[in-house]
Parts: sequence; C-alpha cells; structure tokens
Amino acid sequence: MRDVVSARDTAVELVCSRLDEAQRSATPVRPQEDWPQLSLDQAYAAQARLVDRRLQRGEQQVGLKLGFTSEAKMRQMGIDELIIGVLTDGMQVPDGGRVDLGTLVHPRVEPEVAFRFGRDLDLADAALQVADLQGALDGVAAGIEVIDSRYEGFSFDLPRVVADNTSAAAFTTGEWVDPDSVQIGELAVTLSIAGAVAAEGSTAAILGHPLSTLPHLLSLGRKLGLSVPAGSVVLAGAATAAVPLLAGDVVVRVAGLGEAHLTGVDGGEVAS
Ligand code: 0L1
Ligand code: MG
Repeated sequence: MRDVVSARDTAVELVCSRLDEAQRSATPVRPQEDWPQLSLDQAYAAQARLVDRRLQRGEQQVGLKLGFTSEAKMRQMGIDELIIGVLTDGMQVPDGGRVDLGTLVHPRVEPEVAFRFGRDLDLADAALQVADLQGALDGVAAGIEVIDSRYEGFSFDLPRVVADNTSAAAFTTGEWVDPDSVQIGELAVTLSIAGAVAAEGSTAAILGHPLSTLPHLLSLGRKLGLSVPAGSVVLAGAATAAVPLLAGDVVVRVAGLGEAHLTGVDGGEVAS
C-alpha cells in the first residue's frame, strides 16, 4: 500500500513540477507516453501543490474560479464536467490594466460574471447551505478571465486541465454592484477586442443563471476543503466560448451590470 501511495504521490509531484515550469517559462508542455495519467482526485492534489508553490513564492489567494459552466465552453473544449480552480493576486489585473502576452503561452479571453463574498465562508463546514453563500454575496461585477492552458495546443482531458489549475492565468473585474440591486439572470454579454465584437452571449448561458453556480461552488469546495475568506472573488464562468487574446484593448460589457477592461501588450510590464 505504501508503495502504491508513494508512486501516486510521485506522479502528482511530477505533473505539478512540469506545469509550474511551463507556466513560469511560458513554454507549453506536451504530455507524452511518460506523462502520468492522474485520477481526478490526484489532479486536484496536483493543482493544490501548484497553487501552494505560488503562495510560497509570495502570492496570496484572492479567490476561486469555476470552469465549464456553459455549453459554449464545454463544447469548445469537449469536456462536460464543472471544475474549480484558484485565483491569486499574481493573476489579478486592475480594471483597465495590462496583460503582458510575452509571459503567456497562447492566452484566450472570456467574458465572466464575478461574485464577491463579504464574509468568511468555510466551504468544508457541513452546516453551510447554498443560501448562506447567496446571503454572503456583497458584490457582483462584469469580469474578464484570461485562460492560458500550459498544454501544447490547448489540448487536455479533465484531469489534465484540473491539474493545470483550470488554465487560470489572469483576470480583472469591473465596478462592484450591490447584488440586491440587479437581476443578473439574463443580461446581454459582449466581448470586444480592439474595437470589434469578438463574441456575444447572455449571462443565462452560465448554467441558466449565474447564481446556479453556487451549489457547485459549495459541493466542489466542500469536497476539496476550500475556504472563501471575506473579500474573495469567484468567477462564475464564461458566457461565451473563449477567443484568442492579442495585443489591444479587451472590453466585456454586461448590459445593466457594467464593464471590465484590460489591454493585451507585447512585452513590457504587467500592471499589478
Ligand atoms: O471555463 C473555464 O474557465 C475553464 C478553463 C479551463 C479550460 C480551458 O482552458 O478552456
Ligand atoms: Mg473561465
């Protein structure tokens, strides 16, 4: 038993190391025959180690992200299960800030709805209900997520994308709005790049209603023992398929909610 466990552990560590190196060097990995096939539990263990490495290098966890919460995203990537990843301040870009394309492998952008929680939530607490999560929401905003799979060709299966922290690379959020002041169930969403509309959709594409992601946040977070400290951001998911991020201005407009902005730049400093 001990041998089996340590062999699994070695596989998790190997995947974590390769993905960490790929992200830091902006060089994609190509999983070949020697690439360990991880179970989903092992993949989340690799993700946790990957995030831990970032924290040990001085980053702070600032939130979580849900992935594959829309048909468009599932169809685009050929995966039909929701996943969760971790956001750090190293990924956070101020609204209107810059993202250095030179630090990324092959980034894509997607329009998101973002939640902000106003009090500490221990998702592992068995007494916690979805209503508690909803009651703890203190802001909702338009968001932009930059995803950047560390795998060559953006090609992965479910455990691989989970291990890769769900391709999380950068994100920004627009102005926070009181969640009680806006109905977010069916708002038009537009993603524009360099002044041209690149994708259009609706917040209804996010599981029918962005708030429908909360039970998944709770169940995935409970399974993984995650917590959501006060002030955490949660990206609920993309309203459209992702499109390549090139140099230029990116604007996400969520009608009746607000806008989020970032600029892709070739080289130079990333605003933080
Ligand atoms: O919806 C998501 O944010 C999932 C991102 C992971 C899959 C991808 O790289 O497209
Ligand atoms: Mg996303």
